[in-house]
Amino acid sequence: MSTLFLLLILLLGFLITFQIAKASEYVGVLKGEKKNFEQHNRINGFLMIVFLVLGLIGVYWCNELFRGRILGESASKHGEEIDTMLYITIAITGVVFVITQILLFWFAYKYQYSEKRKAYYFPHSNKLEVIWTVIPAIALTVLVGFGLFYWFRITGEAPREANQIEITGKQFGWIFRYPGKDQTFGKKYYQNITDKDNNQLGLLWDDPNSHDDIVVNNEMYIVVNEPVKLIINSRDVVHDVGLVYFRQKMDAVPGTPTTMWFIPKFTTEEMKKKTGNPDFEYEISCDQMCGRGHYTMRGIVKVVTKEEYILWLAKQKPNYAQIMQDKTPAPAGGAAQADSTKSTVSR
Ligand SMILES: [Cu+2]
Repeated sequence: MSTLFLLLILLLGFLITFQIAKASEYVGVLKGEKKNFEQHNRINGFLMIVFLVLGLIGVYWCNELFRGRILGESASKHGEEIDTMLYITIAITGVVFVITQILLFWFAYKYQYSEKRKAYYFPHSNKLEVIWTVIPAIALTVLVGFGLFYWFRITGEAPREANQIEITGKQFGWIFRYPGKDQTFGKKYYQNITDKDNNQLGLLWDDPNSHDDIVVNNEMYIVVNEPVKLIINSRDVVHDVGLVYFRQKMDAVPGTPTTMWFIPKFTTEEMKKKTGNPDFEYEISCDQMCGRGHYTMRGIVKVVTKEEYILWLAKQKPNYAQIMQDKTPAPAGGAAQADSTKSTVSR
């Protein structure tokens, strides 16, 4: 019944539209085709100018409205360069945008149909084709060249003294690993991952390098004015480490580690003062739609001084020590060793 009703409504809608079109056609004939056409021509020409003026005012207004509200000052040295690149790109494309829009709408108004004028037949010009192909090509090559230069800097070799942190995305959250005193990450194997036994990354305990590895969730501590290299992984699907204040972003791909490095400029405390927001925190967002709980992947980056960092690190217990403590309440070295072999799944 409701389908029939719907069909009837559609049919009625079609009939009404058809009748309105027919009626306006008759009105046109009655008024005189020519007069009708001239009137529409003038109105449309005038509307072109209205659209141009309102559109340009809208662009200006929108820029004023969001000025300084979007990202704020970059908090990393790389970010300054990326911001400069962005402003240069916006300036060049902005000038081109304004000029082309003015020409487009002004010409449509100025050269609207006139009885006194006949359109000039202009089929082709090699010179013009070359000009409007070569100039944008050179401009875009320069812009893309700058982009590539900065991209290679961010993803390229980090300075030797950079602090290394491994960051692993999972559904849904971030796991951070610090290499510990030996400055070397221990081996891991995905089949060893057991959240139940607190081995979130599947570390292999028969590799001594893994024994001092520190594994933490949700908060990543980094040192101000020191380079930090992130080694990015995923435990399940593709995530993306988005560090908007540092102008950094990189996919977390399962099985294929990616890297990026940067130098944070301001501590979290300094940013609280700079932004006038006592609750300010640097955020890590997941910039890739990764499932139902994607929105919960908010991590925090604490940028601290070297002294604060050393203090914080000293308080962290290596993952190995945590697991051994859970398994063997009595501090017996032999028992811990026996357990370590048990927790390692043979490949
Ligand atoms: Cu995600």
